[in-house]
Amino acid sequence: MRHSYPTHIPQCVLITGATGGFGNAFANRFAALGSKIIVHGRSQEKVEALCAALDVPTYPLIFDICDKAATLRAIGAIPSEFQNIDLLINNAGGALGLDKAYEADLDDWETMIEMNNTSLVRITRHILSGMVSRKAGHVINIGSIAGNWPYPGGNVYNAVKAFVKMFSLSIRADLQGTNVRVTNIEPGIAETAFSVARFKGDTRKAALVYANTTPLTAEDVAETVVWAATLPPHVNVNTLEVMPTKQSFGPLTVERTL
Ligand code: 8X3
Repeated sequence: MRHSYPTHIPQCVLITGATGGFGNAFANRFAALGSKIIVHGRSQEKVEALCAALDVPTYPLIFDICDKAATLRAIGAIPSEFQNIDLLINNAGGALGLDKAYEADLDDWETMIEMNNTSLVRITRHILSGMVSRKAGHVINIGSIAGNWPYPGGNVYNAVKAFVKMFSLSIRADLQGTNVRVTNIEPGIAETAFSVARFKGDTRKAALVYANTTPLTAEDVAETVVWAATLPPHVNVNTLEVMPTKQSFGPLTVERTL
């Protein structure tokens, strides 16, 4: 017997950080489903190149996520044919540094909070009003296993991703009765430019993170995002943690006196 299950195709998808590894994969997957794509990025050149490569209507949204005025200006200027956003993917963000808390750069910490939290709540707040008034929509946040599991040097990165998780769950409570869905996708180690950014361009150090193992790919993560987004509207995936098979849990450490 042929198995069939209803799917829901978002009509207009806004992806932040769309020119990076995950974002690019999301844009391609939703374009393949026929969704219109609002492509956000900081580099006009990269955003325009991605828009040109997608075979669906696209709108370029260019701003630095840490710039509040530019963010509000750009979102406020989205043309009417792209205003009915029914899927917001908050993908922009990232890690800076892997130093111990007492050695880390305070500017890196503040920037991580801006990139991963301040900008995410700002964009979400602006897009959510339309979703609520249309009684339809889905916010998918790209969290991380780092929001669930502490690790040495993770400090503020782990904390900002824990914020994203709790923000996702908490706004779900507020959205009861609106039909608007919220999902936090929590990937483990995934090979993208994430580590190059974390290690500030040190590609050798970044490559070691993925050496001799099989990390997730951007396509693996895109598959989970597409799955959550295309489930019928009465189904809400709250959180989805996904790791490569070759990643799992370590023991807690115990300091011992010899
Ligand atoms: C990135 C995954 O494992 O480096 O969000 O924290 S991990």
